[in-house]
Amino acid sequence: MQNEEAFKSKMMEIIDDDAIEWVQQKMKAYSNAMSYYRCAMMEIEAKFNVLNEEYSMIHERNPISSIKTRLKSFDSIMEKLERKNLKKSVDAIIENLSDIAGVRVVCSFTDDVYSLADSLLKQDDITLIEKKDYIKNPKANGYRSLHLIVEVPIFLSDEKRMMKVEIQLRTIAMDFWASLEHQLRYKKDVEFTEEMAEELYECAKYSADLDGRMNALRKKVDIQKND
Ligand code: 0O2
Repeated sequence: MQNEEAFKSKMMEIIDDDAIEWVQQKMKAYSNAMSYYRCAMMEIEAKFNVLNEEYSMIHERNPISSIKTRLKSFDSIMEKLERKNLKKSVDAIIENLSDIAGVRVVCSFTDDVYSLADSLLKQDDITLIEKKDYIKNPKANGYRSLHLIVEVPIFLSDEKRMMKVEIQLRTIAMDFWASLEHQLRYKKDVEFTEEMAEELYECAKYSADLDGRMNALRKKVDIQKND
């Protein structure tokens, strides 16, 4: 009996240590992966800053109004894995989710969105994985943006890793609409009615019209400048 108790307590110690080590290993692997995604975001952000600087040298204006980066939260990652019926593991995250690292580039004009995207995609270390053009084909609710999933290398002390980054390029007007739509739609305890959705869609049309007019105006100004 005494031997049995001693055996049990020894087993508990071993299981506890193993369990702790297992959890620590998983946590380390997760935090390493997040660090790699952070590095990839920095690479992409730097590339856009360089393009912005070069553009302002040539055209005397900045095509980028702001750049925001975000790492998907642990809870959002877990929710997405569950929704997609995927295993909750670091490997599953890396293999299946492409929006862990997100870079949002807010541009002045619609043409800037496309020229910045083209310039980035021409770079020989960038691989385009997926492109969704919600500007040419807006979502049913009116959402507009150009979404790119790219792979970018990060250079570590003794290895190179290819990391996926989701890039959202949009104008100030598209960003204004998307930010407010997000705030309105996800208000707690408020039913988002059909009428509200229609109103938001109308606002999206106004914002698209505004972008079109501002873009046309910029072209006229550029023509005058080059005369
Ligand atoms: P967060 O916190 O902004 O990252 P998938 O990613 O494959 O599950 P989907 O719909 O194929 O989903 O991806 P898609 O269409 O490329 O859109 C992903 C992201 O675009 C969203 O991320 C939003 O940031 C943005 N987005 C897409 N549609 C809308 C919209 O109707 N309104 C607004 N405000 N933003 C939108 P997350 O993961 O939702 O959130």
